[in-house]
Amino acid sequence: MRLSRYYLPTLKETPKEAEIASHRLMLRAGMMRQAAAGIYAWLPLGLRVLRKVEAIVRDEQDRAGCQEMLMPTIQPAELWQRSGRYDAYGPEMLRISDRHERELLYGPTNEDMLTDIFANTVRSYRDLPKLLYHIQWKFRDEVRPRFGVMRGREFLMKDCYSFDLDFEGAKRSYDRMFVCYLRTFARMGLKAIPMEAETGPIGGNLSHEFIILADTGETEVFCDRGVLDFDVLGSDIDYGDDDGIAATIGSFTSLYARTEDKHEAAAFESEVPADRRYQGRGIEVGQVFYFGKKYSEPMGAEVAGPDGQPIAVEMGSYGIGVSRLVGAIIEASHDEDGIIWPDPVAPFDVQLINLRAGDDDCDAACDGIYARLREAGLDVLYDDRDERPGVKFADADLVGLPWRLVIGPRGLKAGKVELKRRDKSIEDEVPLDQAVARLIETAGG
Ligand code: 5CA
Repeated sequence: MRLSRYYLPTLKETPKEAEIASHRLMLRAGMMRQAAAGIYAWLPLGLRVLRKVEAIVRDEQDRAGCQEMLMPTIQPAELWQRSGRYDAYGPEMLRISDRHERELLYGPTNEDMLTDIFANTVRSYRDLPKLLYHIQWKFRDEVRPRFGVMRGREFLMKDCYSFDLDFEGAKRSYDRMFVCYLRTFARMGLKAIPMEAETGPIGGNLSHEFIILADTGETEVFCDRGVLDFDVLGSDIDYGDDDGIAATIGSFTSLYARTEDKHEAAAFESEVPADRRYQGRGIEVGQVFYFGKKYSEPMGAEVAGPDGQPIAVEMGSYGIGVSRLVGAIIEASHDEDGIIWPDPVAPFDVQLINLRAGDDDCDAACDGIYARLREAGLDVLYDDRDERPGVKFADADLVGLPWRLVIGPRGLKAGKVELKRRDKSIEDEVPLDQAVARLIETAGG
């Protein structure tokens, strides 16, 4: 993409309303704009990241045996009246009515709807287990929407629902999702720590939140520092091996790790040696729940068991904050100059900077490299604008692509270009061909 044509409205000034780095940087880097409190329009650069995050989430859900579907954003109130939580859900629910004065709502979550669909379609225990998910916009009329996409009112969520015949099956589904979450976040370059958590309005009696440690997080957490050293992607996961998965969960949950609602000072002190106690703040990027028959019983989601007797199914639900993750990744990876995208979620792979747009040699060299990199499958943001180098460097730092290739008249005469990593781990002057080969090899992957 040529920057001269790209819609990238960057800001030099820091917007006043933005209190934390991710909110500031998403506005300044032209990723999004606010439409109303807690409601955002995603601009092209932001949407690229959102889609990458979504693709990783989808890939790991599919790998774990979940099947994708798509439920609507608008739901009939009647479903929630039948499950019994229409009144209990409170003012966070956006309640609306249509022209026939039928009561509707903008879905904050989908347990009720999917339980109803399931009740009308699945008859036999032989059809179990099932894991179904969708990635859809939700609305929660939060009292205090803030921190940009971190606590929005409209936000993109991946929500998955499991249906099993008995508790053992439900626990297997829960464990499978637990492992799937560890892999999902690790693939985005994040260390997400599972912590015992309260179930809130979703209900049930077993739940974990997946937390990224960050001072700006809204959740207070207490844990054994040992949990920070778990290597998730290092352990090979075979979803066909229930015992192996249960063992992985066993090791991940063996150390104390709880959110403030579940925290008990006495247990913390007796279970965790003083030098290993960690108390801090974190961002909740996902939460898993087991809630048994809470929805299946009132909504009649039953299957015929082996002897023909009706059995209400055992359920769980599993959420990931897809749009929140974009903010969380930035919180975890930025410096004073801008964003530092982890490679797997970066909106483009390479920023190609032409230091003297309009100079025949520079233009020819840059155009040639741009074509070669794109042919190799790399996403390139090509700064071909007629701007001062200082402006180009500042924008490149702000937007934060993993690789930067700088081409100027002086270097070109010596046959050299500058190749840099945004995280500063590499800053080299190299021959042009070598730079291209290196990019194709490392970033093309
Ligand atoms: N039905 C269950 C699981 S599918 C559920 O709704 N869980 S939840 O309430 O924990 O939400 C799932 C995830 O959505 C959270 O872990 C969080 O990452 C994200 N989320 C929740 N509220 C917001 C919000 N206001 N803004 C952005 N993301 C949010």
